[in-house]
Amino acid sequence: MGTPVNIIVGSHVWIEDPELAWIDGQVLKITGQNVEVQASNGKKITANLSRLYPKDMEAPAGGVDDMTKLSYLHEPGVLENLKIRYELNEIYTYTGNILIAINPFQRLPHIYDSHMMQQYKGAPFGELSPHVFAVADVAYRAMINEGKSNSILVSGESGAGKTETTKMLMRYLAFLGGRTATEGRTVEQQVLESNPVLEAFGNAKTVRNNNSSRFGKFVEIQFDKQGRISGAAIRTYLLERSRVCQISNPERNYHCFYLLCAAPQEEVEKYKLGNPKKFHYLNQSSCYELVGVSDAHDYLATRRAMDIVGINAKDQGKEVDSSVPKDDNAKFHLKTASELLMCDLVALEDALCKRVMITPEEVIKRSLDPQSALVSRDGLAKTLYSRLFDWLVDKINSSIGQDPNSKSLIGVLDIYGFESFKTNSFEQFCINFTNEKLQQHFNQHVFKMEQEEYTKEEIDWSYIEFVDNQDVLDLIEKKPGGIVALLDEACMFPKSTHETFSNKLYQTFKSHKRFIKPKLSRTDFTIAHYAGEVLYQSDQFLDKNKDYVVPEHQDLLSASKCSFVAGLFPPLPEASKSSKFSSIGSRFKLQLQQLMETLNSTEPHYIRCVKPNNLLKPAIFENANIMQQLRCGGVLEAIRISCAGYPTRRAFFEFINRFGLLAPELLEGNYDEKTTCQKILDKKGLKGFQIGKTKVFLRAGQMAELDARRAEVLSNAAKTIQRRIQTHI
Ligand code: AOV
Ligand code: MG
Repeated sequence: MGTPVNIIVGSHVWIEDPELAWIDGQVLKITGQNVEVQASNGKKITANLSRLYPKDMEAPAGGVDDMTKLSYLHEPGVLENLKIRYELNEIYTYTGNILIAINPFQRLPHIYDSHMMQQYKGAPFGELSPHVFAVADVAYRAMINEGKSNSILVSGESGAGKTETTKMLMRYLAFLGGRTATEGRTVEQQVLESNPVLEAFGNAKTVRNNNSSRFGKFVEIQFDKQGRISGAAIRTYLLERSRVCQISNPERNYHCFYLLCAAPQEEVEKYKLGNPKKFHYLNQSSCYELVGVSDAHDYLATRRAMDIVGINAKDQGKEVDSSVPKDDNAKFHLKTASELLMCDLVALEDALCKRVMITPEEVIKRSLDPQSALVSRDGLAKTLYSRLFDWLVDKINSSIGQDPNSKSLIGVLDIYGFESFKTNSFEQFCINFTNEKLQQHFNQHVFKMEQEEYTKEEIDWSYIEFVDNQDVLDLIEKKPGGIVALLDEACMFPKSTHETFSNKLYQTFKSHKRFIKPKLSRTDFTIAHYAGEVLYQSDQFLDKNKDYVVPEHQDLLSASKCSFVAGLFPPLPEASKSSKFSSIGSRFKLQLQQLMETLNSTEPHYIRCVKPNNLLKPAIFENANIMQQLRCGGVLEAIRISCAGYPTRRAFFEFINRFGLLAPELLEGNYDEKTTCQKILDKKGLKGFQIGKTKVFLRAGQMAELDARRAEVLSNAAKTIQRRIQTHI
């Protein structure tokens, strides 16, 4: 981001700090490349000159609402600006067209009320304070005026506020494109009410977020010629299946289970529910309740939302709780399950405990050992649940309806951000793959925007290189030979283990720059993602990649007397029965491809959500943590791209106001602003800047250089005045 120039003894600078990421201070001493700084927390720190950044002593006290207005665009400046604003409860800040949203972890008064929506309606972008409504408004106007589809991509780590942001966007779009006072359910109401339904079935409490979405979501809102909402399509990605059977303290299973247990008494009896502590799938964690949430209330609210989105009472009733409680009372529970699933008791027992083996000579029924039977039971529950979730999404889509005549749409993407945990498995692999894809899209877009600005101002700018992540994408998705393809190969080959799979990876990517084999492991592998290195544990990759329904389960449930359950398991065509394996990774890759195609046909808008702390508490701003998220979200990359060109832009008059004193002789009488700017810069010997049609474009660091000259002039003037006063005395 530009090497610091003009750092002298006494300069105010930013210096790296292991705890705070950046700390400000004043230069005490410079010896060669070594600089000693008196930091503002009292510490004396020594660093290399190239690691220092100048601090803008004239930055406005309340920060700036757009980072591109910062005189010095660099990491510490960006961080400081966000911090100042966050302390003032200004949670939104632009970086050009990108909106950065820092989770307030408290309800801020009035910022989303209808009066606010009214204000943002039609207001030119940038005129009012940064806001999600402003982004939605731009997208809507662009769609109306240009007849082009738009999309709003919301990203950020777990708990950063993506889902809340998405809901605000949808509310605002419903406000703009809603019909006034019609009777009954309107499309926009249905679109909005799809949120609580999907949250009940797809969200859960995790350590990172009490209402964590365990699936990705792309909502496509369709508009008619008059700009009114005329339909919608919801696409979901990769629901976390393992949560259905396995949870750990202090997390919870999907909300819907607890809601069901809190249903009115008669329903609890009818569906053989009861205290959640009774259920094995729920009592693995000791967390049952959420602070500030009433499951009984939410149960009714979810039922109401289901009414609105068009899931009728009959289907709501057929909701099946697939938890199978512990063994002590096995027969009883088996009976309960068979009654709820409306399938044959003996067939259920067989499907859970036995496998059919077909040998050339005969068909054998073999009993499973207890461990395998447990795996079988969990498999059944997971399949049932994920089919139920897909059914819900389909149902909502068909009930809201698609508008075949819709010419333009606004897509809203709420998808998991980059993840790097202590242990990372197939889920993290898919999630990070998604983020690589989106990052590439983002970079290309930011780059294009920069170029457009330059073209508008008619200045030359040659293509400046930026780090492309195509090589990581190739590593993952290339066909043949990428990791997804190799994983599929391993899954199809019966003798594969995670060891053989890992070995294959090691051999294939021996010299790949983005692939690393850790020294101390024989099965882990590391990918150098754009946001940092992630170490993956390969042991469950093969299992998790297989979307495989045990034929016994399939047959059992498709024979259920409950049409709802049977409907979730339509009989398979004979051909697909034999090919037992369908790849989750490849399917996901295809889904992503389709998503990217959709996004590429739209004008994108980006919102980067930031989680200010891991305590989920208001008013705590953790510097290093936030810095890391800005890095992962590409905000720093966007700034870097901008710095590679001409990061500082100043309108001619602004530039002269600030730097006119460097060449006061030029300002006498009438002068042309444009040539004056040019002359000031020439006089100071600056090179590489550009003069546009209305603005001066400076290279990184040049603003600081000019400021240093200005400070000299000012201090000389002060000294002269002082001398005069002294001589006078
Ligand atoms: P996420 O969608 O980004 O996480 P959420 O949108 O669920 O995160 O936000 C987490 C929590 O932060 C919410 O439940 C709110 O309590 C709070 N919050 C977020 N945004 C706001 C806001 N604008 N105003 C007030 N509170 C807010 V995850 O789904 O876990 O990735 O998978
Ligand atoms: Mg979410």
